[in-house]
Amino acid sequence: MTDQRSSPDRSSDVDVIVVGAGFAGMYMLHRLRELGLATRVYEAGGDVGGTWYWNRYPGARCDIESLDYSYSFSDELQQEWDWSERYAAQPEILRYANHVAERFDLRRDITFNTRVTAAQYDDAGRRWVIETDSGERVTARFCVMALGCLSAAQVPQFPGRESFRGRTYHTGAWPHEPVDFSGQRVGIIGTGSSAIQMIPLVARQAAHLTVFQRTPNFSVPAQNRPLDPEAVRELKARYPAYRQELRESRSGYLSVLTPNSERSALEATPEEREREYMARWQRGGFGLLAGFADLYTSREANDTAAEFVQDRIREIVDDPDIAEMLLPRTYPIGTKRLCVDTDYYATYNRPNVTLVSIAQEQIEALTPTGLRTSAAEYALDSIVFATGYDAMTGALLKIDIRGRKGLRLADVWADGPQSYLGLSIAGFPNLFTITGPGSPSVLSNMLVSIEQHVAWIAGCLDFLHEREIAEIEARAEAQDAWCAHVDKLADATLYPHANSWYMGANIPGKPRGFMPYVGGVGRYRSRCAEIAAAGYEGFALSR
Ligand code: N01
Repeated sequence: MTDQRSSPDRSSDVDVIVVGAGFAGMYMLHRLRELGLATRVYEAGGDVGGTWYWNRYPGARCDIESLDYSYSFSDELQQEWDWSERYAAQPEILRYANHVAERFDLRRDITFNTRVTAAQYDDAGRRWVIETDSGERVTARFCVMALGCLSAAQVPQFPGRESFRGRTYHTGAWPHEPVDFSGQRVGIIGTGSSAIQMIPLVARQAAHLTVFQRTPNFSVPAQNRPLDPEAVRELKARYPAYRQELRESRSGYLSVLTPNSERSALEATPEEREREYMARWQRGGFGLLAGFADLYTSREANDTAAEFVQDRIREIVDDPDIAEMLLPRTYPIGTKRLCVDTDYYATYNRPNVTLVSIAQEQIEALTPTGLRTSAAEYALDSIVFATGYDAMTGALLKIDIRGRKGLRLADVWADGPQSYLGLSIAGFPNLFTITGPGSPSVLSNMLVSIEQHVAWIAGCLDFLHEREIAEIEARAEAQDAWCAHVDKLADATLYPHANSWYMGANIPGKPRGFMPYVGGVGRYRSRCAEIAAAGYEGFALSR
């Protein structure tokens, strides 16, 4: 395609601003270029990769299989790239992001080390005015937020934080230089996916590791291994058809060997259930919760899977008291993001690892020499905050986004996020959010959801251009209906029963509500396609 659609008024004016150069922003840039639209991408990090640029903590690794967690838009790309392991580690995924950036010459349109601080819609000029922390001011007809769902780090404000004389880290802002914990007393706060991945590795290196656990988590073994070249060849031979299956599936990944079951867990005998769960446990990964059809909808069915994992924890952990502390009991399995690990529970058998329940003894303060709970003082040289993210909305709300007539997104979302399809927000014309709240996003293989959103947005901008439409904006009634639909589907599941980040429950003061769309990527994709085919039903279009 040519540049003829690009009509910037001044050098600082472009057709589209994209915020974020993770997998979403990178592919968006590629598609916008194909449309001939002048595009500028702003990225807070020093290079591409998004979450994989920031999360360099030991053990960081994908929990979706590598062959699924990669772009499908270019057959050449998917054929030429070789993954080494079933679940790729962060350095390999970052190498892949770099490869994509080079292959498609993306970096020349990306401004790195620059954070977008404000985005305001100019009603009269029908342009977004974007400001950055380096003082740039740029205008664009369209703005695409490709910020990632888990990019706004959450660091609890424990008293005395500044007084601690050792080093502190957050898993999502890990230093680029190697961190050596040898000989150190290390404390890790949190037991979510990030902590569960790093705990076994830190335990092997540190003199002593103390894990501060507020809520025990369910974790299943990854059973990670090098990929078998023959299996890869076989899959690559049918990659396009396989990718299509992923797009039409429920979660965007197929857990290759573990077909989803249509059967209720309660119809199976205890022996059948045990066999099914054990086979899936041994295969590793999320497949465990695809064993029966009703694990996310019936508490009784769910309990059978929860009990299976609790039994494995009791089996793996030598000390029965520590095993008891590790047993998740307060929420259905899967309703907080299931963790996928390598040697997590077995790490508690090491003599240099201590587990502290901060549900029982609350953290009172950080001190110059460590951390004090209501029951004891812990001397520490380094403290890792594996305390998660202000998920799905946090990164958007960090930017001062203002739509029509100065309408603030922070005000519109004061009681929780409102969005049409997770793609567009009433009152904010020509603004798109990739994998925003109300879309499958974090419940799916993010690469599948990102590609679908990017393609939908590109198709939409092409449509607008062809018909000389200047503005597109979600209608409030369509948005309300979509939000009600998202809530209704979530309420039919067990998800709202957990204090999860899906619910906003991990952030003090955040409105409680289930944010992602639980209906599945295939169903969601069809609905988005129908809406586009109907001339962008639910959107107001103006010339
Ligand atoms: O964060 P989390 P994460 N005092 O929110 C605890 C993806 N991911 O970075 O459960 C004490 O899950 C908190 O306790 P509680 C994946 O989607 C994927 O680990 O709220 N503790 C919890 O234990 C994942 O779900 C991979 O009671 C506090 C922990 O900190 C998401 O990212 C790898 C606290 C936070 O767990 C987030 O994972 C890593 C406080 N004030 C991440 N505040 C893959 O495998 C929080 N906690 C691909």
